[in-house]
Amino acid sequence: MKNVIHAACPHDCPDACGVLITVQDGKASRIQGDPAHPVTRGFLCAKVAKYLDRVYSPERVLYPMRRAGPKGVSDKNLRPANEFERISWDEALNEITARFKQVGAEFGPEAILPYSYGGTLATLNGGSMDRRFFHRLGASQLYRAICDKAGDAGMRSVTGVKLGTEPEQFAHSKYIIAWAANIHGNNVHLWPFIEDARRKGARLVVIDPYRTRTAACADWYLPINPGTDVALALAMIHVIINENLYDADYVARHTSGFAELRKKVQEYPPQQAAKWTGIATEDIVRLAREYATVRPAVIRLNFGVQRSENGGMATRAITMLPCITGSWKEVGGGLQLSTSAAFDLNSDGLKRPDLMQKALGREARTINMVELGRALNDLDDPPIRALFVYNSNPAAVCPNHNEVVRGLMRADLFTVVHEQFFTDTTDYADIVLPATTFFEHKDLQIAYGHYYAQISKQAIEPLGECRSNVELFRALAERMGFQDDCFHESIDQMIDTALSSGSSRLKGITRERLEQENHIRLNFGRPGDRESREGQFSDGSSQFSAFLPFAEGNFGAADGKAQLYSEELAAQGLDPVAEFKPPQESRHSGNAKAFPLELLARKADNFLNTSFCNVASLQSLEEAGLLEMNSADARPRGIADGSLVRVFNSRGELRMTARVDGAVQAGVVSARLNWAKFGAEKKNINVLTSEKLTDIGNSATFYSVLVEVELVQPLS
Ligand SMILES: Nc1nc2c(c(=O)[nH]1)N[C@H]1C(S)=C(S)[C@@H](COP(=O)(O)OP(=O)(O)OC[C@H]3O[C@@H](n4cnc5c(=O)[nH]c(N)nc54)[C@H](O)[C@@H]3O)O[C@H]1N2
Ligand SMILES: Nc1nc2c(c(=O)[nH]1)N[C@H]1C(S)=C(S)[C@@H](COP(=O)(O)OP(=O)(O)OC[C@H]3O[C@@H](n4cnc5c(=O)[nH]c(N)nc54)[C@H](O)[C@@H]3O)O[C@H]1N2
Ligand code: SF4
Ligand SMILES: [Mo]
Repeated sequence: MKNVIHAACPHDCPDACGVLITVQDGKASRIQGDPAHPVTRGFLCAKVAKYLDRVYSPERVLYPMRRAGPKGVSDKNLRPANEFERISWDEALNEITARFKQVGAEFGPEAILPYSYGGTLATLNGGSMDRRFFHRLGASQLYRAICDKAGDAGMRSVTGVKLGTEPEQFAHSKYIIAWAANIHGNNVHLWPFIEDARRKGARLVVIDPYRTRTAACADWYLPINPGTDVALALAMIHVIINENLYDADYVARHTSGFAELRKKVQEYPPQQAAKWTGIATEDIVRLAREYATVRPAVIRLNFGVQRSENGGMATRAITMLPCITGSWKEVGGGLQLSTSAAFDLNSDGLKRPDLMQKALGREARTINMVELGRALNDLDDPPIRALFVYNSNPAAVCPNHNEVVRGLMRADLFTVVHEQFFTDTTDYADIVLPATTFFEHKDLQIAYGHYYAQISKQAIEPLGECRSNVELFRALAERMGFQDDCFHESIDQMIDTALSSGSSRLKGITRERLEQENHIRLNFGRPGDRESREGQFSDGSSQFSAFLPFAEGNFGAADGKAQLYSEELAAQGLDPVAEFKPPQESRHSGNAKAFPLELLARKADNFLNTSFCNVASLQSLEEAGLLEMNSADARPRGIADGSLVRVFNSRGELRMTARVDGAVQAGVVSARLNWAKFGAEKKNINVLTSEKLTDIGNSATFYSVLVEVELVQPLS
């Protein structure tokens, strides 16, 4: 029997590809992109094209395991037969619930901390039964700020709601700015739309301190000093306002605070911004003029800028650009940061925060996931005594790795990890539980790079004794004796719950329809809908129904206007318009004396954060342990291409191999995220990153890091 099943890639990637899985006699034999998906159009990235290797890897966790050896990294840790002993699900569930009850009785349930992030972004397995369980338990809440909270808050401070240009419209742009957006590496399904636009004469500009593959393909590449985008955006606005290139009608009708903005940007003439950004004055002026006059112009603002100390303000300043040029009105204009907020699912119905009242009579305390090291080592009243990790690999992805590991090594910490593989984090687990892949469970998939909801059907039976996140937390709830009905909802009922928010965008989008049609575009672009436009594309090519969220204003604030001046920011002690504050860890601060180089601790193009780091065929595409440097920094330190170097700051140190090839400009070094246990000293780049939080949104600052580099003298 041969079957082709529709699924959706749930990995933490904006594209959320439509996927077809061929199943023969119960075994998956082929994976391909779904050619019917209007955005992802039938191709997959290199990581997921090889997904059968992942699903059927001999290194999968297939059974519940209990620690039998000491915690910590060992050499046999990819299939650690000796460190763990196999136990039954019954034993595992009994042990976990017994320990949770014990911790709860002694310290209160807030001594238990769930820790999850982007292992799967699918709706149910990303966050539903797990949240119900931890809310009902009264466990500490996790503030999930490791990725997008600075940008989220920065954009919302202007637009009120986080909506953006749909990827299909990029094909109709004439000027595309990839701003901190590694499109080839991290968002590859946008690329064909950009190629379409370029065939029709559009230009692509890339603003990134690292010469990405996207930068190498650009018409114009502007290397920028890390963490200085606020200054660039304000200088562009300076030119656009002072040269009268803004859309006075749009500004008058749909923005508030323009007078204050006009005044503020006088402090940011291009000559001044040039000193901070490293971009020449005339280039800043040209960029501003072209952006304002070559229409339609669109910005793909990706997440790179928000990982700086001033990342919230940077996102805010960049978001103002289409608000003053009025480019939100145009098909192929506007800006895209993330599309996920448009989906309007019934989040409370899925997560049931009300259950905290039942457990505690109040809301539980909240812990920022970025500060895991500090929370494990320093938190009191109550301390964290049990940690439950799923959908995440904190022993690799968290900043200040040495502190995280110190916390995970605590003898009095009980750690459970639900995983597909023996990752850096399972090295510190007391109990490891086997997790299904998306081939093995059903889910509802939304996206953060397009506007289609999808069904992801179950293709094969779970391998070994794997359980999905939903089924794991359902079983734990039962074992804890929780009687609430929500723990008995079936998968289909939960999908129905997710879609039941009553939002007009979801109207008519049902599970039954998704099962028939596989993907459905959110409801906009209907006649009479004020968020949309219908008609002929400017090149006359075809009919369109484009989503233009802010064409008629319609911003989220009470007055419906874009907030170029924000009382809320003023209340937080920040500049109510915008202000460039150089990161404390940057060349513009006193700290650069001891540690003069700015480190970009970037993601790898062929892994997904640290998912896929263990796939051999992908490892061969990523050279591990490289520190990329500019020759201007390498030469005076006696470092050549291939030298062994020591990279260090006050938080840690790492030995790496220097690569001197011009990918970074002077003053910047760059390295990629990988599993710590694959590193020379079983450490990864996060030994150097800090727990410092962003200006707005309290997010992580992976790209505001100062280091020094020295040659490790070869033994003679
Ligand atoms: N292949 C692959 N795809 C991925 C991921 C992956 O690990 N690998 N991760 C996924 C995840 S979790 C996310 S959040 C998205 C993120 O996708 P992106 O938004 O693309 O995020 P980053 O790769 O963090 O940063 C983008 C670019 O910003 C640049 N950058 C760093 N600092 C600055 C700065 O100060 N100014 C400017 N202008 N640019 C800067 C970086 O060099 C990088 O090239 O990608 C997802 N897709
Ligand atoms: N230095 C540096 N650090 C970074 C970043 C960076 O750019 N530089 N990026 C940051 C960003 S943007 C992000 S989003 C975070 C990402 O941090 P994480 O979300 O922790 O990402 P991953 O490392 O991919 O780990 C996800 C884990 O979930 C597991 N998993 C997958 N599916 C399932 C499932 O269905 N159930 C369970 N139980 N487990 C599953 C995978 O096997 C994988 O080990 O990393 C952050 N860390
Ligand atoms: S990781 Fe991204 S590009 Fe690759 S298949 Fe999944 S959604 Fe598509
Ligand atoms: Mo992320």
